[in-house]
Amino acid sequence: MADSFSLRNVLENFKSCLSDNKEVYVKYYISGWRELVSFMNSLGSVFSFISKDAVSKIQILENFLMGENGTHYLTVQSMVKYELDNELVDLTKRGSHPESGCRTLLRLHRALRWLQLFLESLRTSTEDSKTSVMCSEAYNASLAQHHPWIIRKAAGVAFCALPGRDAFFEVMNAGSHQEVITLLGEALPLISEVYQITEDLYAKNKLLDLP
Ligand code: 1Q0
Repeated sequence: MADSFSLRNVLENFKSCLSDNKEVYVKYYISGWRELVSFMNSLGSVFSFISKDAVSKIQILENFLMGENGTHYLTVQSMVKYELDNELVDLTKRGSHPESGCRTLLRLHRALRWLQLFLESLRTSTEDSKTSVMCSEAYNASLAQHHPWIIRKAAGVAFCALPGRDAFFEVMNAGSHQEVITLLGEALPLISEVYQITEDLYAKNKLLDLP
């Protein structure tokens, strides 16, 4: 698994995410996350509590996509419309739809913001930058505000186990440091666009605080 990871695959998935009319395909969105999870698994077992949660969310979305109403889950836009029109979303507190596609994707969406910030700081980092610091700064500016203390604490511990910058660039498996940096420069606008489209859609439908 670890050997097959490449930053390029992540990039390809996020590139494939956007349809011609700028809808976000659920299929490629979750494939992008699967790639990232396989990357995270190669970093060691301290991260398994994070990857378990990510995998379970990916699985929930995949089940919808493969299920009898799968055609409604083709894009994030069609999913939001379908689930809202059919009252399949718990809007204020968890009730009869605790695992809606909308609330599940929102968790990954918030994590995508973390990824965007982290990769951007990796891209612009210098040799003496610390991955653990970049990672926790990105986390504090994004996901942390949605997590209770105990998770923030556990995440902080995990970040300390991150490999250093050099090892990190190696694991991305995309050539020399310079090539990785170039590729990050290509990947980031795509990730940002997917993030922004989802963010606007969720904001418009008042879904940004789903329980
Ligand atoms: C490599 C370091 C990875 C650091 C990931 C930072 C995220 C930390 C998140 C820690 C929390 C995870 C435990 C569970 C949290 C849930 O409570 C929470 C809310 O869900 P719910 O159902 O309780 O309402 N879940 C989440 O917030 C979702 C978190 C998903 C995190 C997915 C992270 C996937 C990471 C991929 C590694 C990317 C490596 C970066 C380098 C990429 C190079 C191309």
